[in-house]
Amino acid sequence: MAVSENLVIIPTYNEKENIQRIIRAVFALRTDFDILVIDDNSKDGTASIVKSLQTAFPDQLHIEERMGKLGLGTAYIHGFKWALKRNYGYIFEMDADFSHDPIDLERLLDACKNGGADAAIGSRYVTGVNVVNWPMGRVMMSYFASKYVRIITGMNINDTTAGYMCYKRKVLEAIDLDKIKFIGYAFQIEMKFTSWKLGFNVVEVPVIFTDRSAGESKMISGIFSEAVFGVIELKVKSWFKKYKKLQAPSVIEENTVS
Ligand SMILES: Nc1nc2c(ncn2[C@@H]2O[C@H](COP(=O)(O)OP(=O)(O)OP(=O)(O)O)[C@@H](O)[C@H]2O)c(=O)[nH]1
Ligand SMILES: [Mg+2]
Repeated sequence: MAVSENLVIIPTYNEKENIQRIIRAVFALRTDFDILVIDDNSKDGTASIVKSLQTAFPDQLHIEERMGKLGLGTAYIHGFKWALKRNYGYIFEMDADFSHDPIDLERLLDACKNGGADAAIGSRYVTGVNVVNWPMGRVMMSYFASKYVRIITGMNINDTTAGYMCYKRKVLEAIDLDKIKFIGYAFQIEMKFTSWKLGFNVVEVPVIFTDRSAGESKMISGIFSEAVFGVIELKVKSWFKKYKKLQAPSVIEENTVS
């Protein structure tokens, strides 16, 4: 059973320092959100922490456990499919490490629900650079990476690699999720690019992004080259591809939430 029509997907890999606090922070918001944690067999007991919290938040806190670290992109695809089988109208991506302030979930929701957006990006670069505690090198890298993606793809989006998102159900229904191939930062670019190519209104909501204060980074360097070359690949392929919205499957029978 779902409590809310809003689902926050939180991918985790070794987030024992953060997971309980982030879950409680989401459930403390004025707006109701359900949570789906996608845990990739964390060795530090992240999944057990989630499961022990489930009794406190029945029907509102869900977990999917995968066999191993399969990457952020496939974790989200798994979560999107899970959400679409159920009755969720607004589906969010959020990190576990408090880089994304849960309070902004309400602003992303508002942009989609009342502001005419089909997808809303929690964006670091709408009003300058809103990143706290990152070393200057990383800020520059991320900022210029976003500019680079913008130039190559032609998308009018400042923060193309952002991982804080709200998608309306119809956007995820229209995308052929099995064709999304990237897994790291390029996954975020590919999702935004595909949504934009399909004609959806993708807007940016300014947020402040804070570097993780607890737990370890999981991003590996291969993720960067995937993004650098992946963007060119996305663009070149788009010249030969017809972007067509998938028909939403009939959800009448699927609406029975388990
Ligand atoms: N399920 C799953 N989650 C992952 C995987 N890799 C990263 N995550 C989670 O995805 C979110 C973002 O990863 P981070 O390690 O914070 O990546 P980042 O924000 O670029 O880097 P730092 O904040 O500097 O560590 C966190 O909640 C991670 O636990 C993965 O392979 N599988
Ligand atoms: Mg992080």
